[in-house]
Amino acid sequence: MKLYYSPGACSLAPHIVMAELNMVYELESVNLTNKTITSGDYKHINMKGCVPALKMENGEILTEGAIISQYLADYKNDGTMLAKFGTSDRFRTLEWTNFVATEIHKNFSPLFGTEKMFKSTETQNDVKNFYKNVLTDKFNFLAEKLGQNNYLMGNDFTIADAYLFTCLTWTKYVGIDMTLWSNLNTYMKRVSERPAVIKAMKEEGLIK
Ligand SMILES: N[C@@H](CCC(=O)N[C@@H](CS)C(=O)NCC(=O)O)C(=O)O
Repeated sequence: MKLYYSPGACSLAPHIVMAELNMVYELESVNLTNKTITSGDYKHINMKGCVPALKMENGEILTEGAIISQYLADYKNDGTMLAKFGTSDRFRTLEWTNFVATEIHKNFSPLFGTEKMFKSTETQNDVKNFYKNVLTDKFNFLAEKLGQNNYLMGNDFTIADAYLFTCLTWTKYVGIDMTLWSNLNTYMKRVSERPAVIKAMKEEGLIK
């Protein structure tokens, strides 16, 4: 399988999932500015022009990060990163994964590239403050639900954690101080010390 990714982008989540599952995989970096890969136009791989995209075993391309992670966990089918079909843990993990995709990931997106969207610095700052406040509310909720648990699902690290961790790494680029939520801060440290997370981050050149 081959994952099309951009260093540190949301594609880090399925990358972590593959590493956690000890899968054999290839990686190809995408230039998101001009939508190219070494062989040319990335839109020939993914018409949407975004990462991640996964070339599956059968050669087809799968897009949408949350679904790629679900596919990878089911491909391995050992119930570790996503509980098996028919269990309530599976729906709870998918509930978290969808929350991360729609309420966390997509509320970060306007914080990147605000300068390209609006000419006036005042408007840029208003938009940034608006989305930072939205994220603050989501982080308050996350901190309460996480409590003293190790991971979103309790003791088990799942596809939802791989995704949440990835998004929370962006706080440092947009000026959100994670020390405001001590358990989320500890959670980030805990996840960042997992060998598979270190492997994936090294492969993306994010750490040495
Ligand atoms: N709906 C897609 C969105 C993925 C997405 O937002 N990818 C970002 C990186 S985190 C991207 O490629 N942005 C560049 C662009 O859309 O041009 C998914 O959930 O996988």
